[in-house]
Amino acid sequence: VAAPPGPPGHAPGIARDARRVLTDNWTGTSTVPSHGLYPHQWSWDSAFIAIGLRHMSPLRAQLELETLLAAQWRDGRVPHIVFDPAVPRGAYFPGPDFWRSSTSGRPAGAPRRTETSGIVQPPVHALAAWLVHRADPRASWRRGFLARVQPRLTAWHRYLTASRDLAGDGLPAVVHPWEPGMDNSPCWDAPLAHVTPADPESFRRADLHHGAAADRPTDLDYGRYVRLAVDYRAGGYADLGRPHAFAVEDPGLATLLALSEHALAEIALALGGDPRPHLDEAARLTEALVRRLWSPAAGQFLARDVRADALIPERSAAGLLPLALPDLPEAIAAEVLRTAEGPHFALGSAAATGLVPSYDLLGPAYDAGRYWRGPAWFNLNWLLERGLRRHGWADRAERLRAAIVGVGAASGFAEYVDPATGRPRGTRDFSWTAALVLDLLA
Ligand code: 9WN
Repeated sequence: VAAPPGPPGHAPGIARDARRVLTDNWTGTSTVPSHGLYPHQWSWDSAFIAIGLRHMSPLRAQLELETLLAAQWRDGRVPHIVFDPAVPRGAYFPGPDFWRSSTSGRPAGAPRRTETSGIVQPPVHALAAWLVHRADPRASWRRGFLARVQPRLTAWHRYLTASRDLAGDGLPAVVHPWEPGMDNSPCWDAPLAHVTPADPESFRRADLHHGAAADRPTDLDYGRYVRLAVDYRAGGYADLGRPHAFAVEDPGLATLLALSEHALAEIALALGGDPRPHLDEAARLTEALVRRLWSPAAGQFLARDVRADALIPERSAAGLLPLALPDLPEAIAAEVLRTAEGPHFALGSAAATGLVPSYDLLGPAYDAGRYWRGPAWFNLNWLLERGLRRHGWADRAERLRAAIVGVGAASGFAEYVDPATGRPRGTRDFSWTAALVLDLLA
């Protein structure tokens, strides 16, 4: 076990504080990302949260994932939000009245009694399920946890690889900037430019009651988010055979799908099944990722605009995440590392926090405080830490681990931080920050 960072005696206090955040944000069947800003259950948040919760309560970690998967649609999609009916309408926008899943989503098999959004987020869930199982196999076998979640996780992946392969060339596409989980990344600026924003009078944002406007997406961004979601809803949330004003292949989402496919292989093996189809699928996804999104000139992966059939020349930290893949060719992994440690991302820099920013430090749109346009996020850095370890760069992984724990705790488990100074931005007591810090202390 690696030594905890910081002065001796510091880490137990950090772990205690992280546990307190997860306890406060637990609703009884799942965990909110934060009570004020995000008062429902979010998809990829729940996966990261379960990864931390497994060290506190393997049972709660199992329930977290089961609650989310219980809201899965018949077509296999796992919605990005599962709404809590006890939360007042208007507390979050867009809420259940906007998505109208139980009516508009019926053709795609949305649940009748649970209200959800109609879009998705990155599939971190099989990875989380496998890590939760491993934390306490006896507690998992006792409840038949793996057997319970396996069919749902398999259907979820099938939805992404079949219904979302919009280009027909082997990678899933996202149809809304909320889907890759990095809402206002500068990568989406160009593909969004031709989307006509919805009338600002037609909706009311709730996020600005809880977050500083300078830390959040702009009103123009929101107008476009609303337009895309309204159009998707009007089409019954159908994917294939209809035009999408926004269709993008994201290296972050594709990486997480491939990683989760590896986890499904482990799950199949544990259940006495055949891991090979999942390993083959993971290899196929990794190959497609390299073929469609690797940019030798940039030394990193880039997103692809499916409508323009072109790579988007903006550097997001999502383009470093393939480092987490076990079967990424070593020459590419070495290039990605070079880019991560270079001036665009400053991974491990002693002059800054050592965390990677969400977007290129030298990019024209860089903004140290605004959401996914620069700030450092803890989930991305947690994934990179795994990648460094996976490829044998243990010292670097250890330094990143210490930075995540140290900066995460000092920021009050902020949603995101200024990557140079560590100054907290966004909401505090954010669940996945606490969960992933806890995981790295375990
Ligand atoms: C929209 C909950 C979610 C995260 C996303 C993050 C943010 C929502 C919002 O919060 O998005 O889904 O209202 O801005 O971008 O990654 O899952 O924490």
